[in-house]
Amino acid sequence: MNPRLVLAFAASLLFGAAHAGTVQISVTDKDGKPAADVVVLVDPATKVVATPAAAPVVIAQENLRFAPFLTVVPVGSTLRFVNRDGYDHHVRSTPSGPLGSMPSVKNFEYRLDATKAPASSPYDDYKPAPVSRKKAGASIAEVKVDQAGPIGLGCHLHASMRGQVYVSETPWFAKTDANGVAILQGVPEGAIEVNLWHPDQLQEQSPMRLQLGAAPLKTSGQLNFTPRPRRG
Ligand SMILES: [Cu+2]
Repeated sequence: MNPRLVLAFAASLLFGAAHAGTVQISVTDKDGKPAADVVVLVDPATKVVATPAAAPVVIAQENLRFAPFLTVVPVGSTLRFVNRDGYDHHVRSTPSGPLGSMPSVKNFEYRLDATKAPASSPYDDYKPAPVSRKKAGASIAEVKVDQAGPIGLGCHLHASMRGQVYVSETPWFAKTDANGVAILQGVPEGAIEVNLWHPDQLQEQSPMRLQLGAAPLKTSGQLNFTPRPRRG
């Protein structure tokens, strides 16, 4: 075990064990309906900066979509974009929000070649040399995200392709499921601040200040708007 891991383990024992709790939050939209794909960020009184994900976090381009639509990663992580379609895509960072009001915390643009082999033809042997591409087999691109905040995702070739990344500074982050529920474990007990973020929001959500004890904390939150249903 390397010394950094030992330290991290010791720290997890200090913060964990008897002094960590669970937060379960149910988020609704302004109309009271469950809100999916809401980023939930929990900060204890003494802020802790997240450790980057140990391995690249995969965002696929599949069936003309980013999958998953929303990805939340700890700051310093590496995103790995993988084109799994039989046609080329792009991936580029875009501002977030309906009016593009939230600038991306990282700017990048990559072309991602098709991965599925085209249907074979009996005349394959007679084909001229393939048209040269920027990089052979570049259906994967990686980018390190070193600043917390939103990154919208788009594709030059397919305007309908939209995705979203949120880079979290706090190690305690989650996204709500289809029922609007997110569960965060191992949160240090004591005063906590819970922040919600939705890719379609025009205004920031008010932070919630709560007290976390040994018992799991069940709470609820409500967005200050009602997101439009996502197409598809
Ligand atoms: Cu595309």
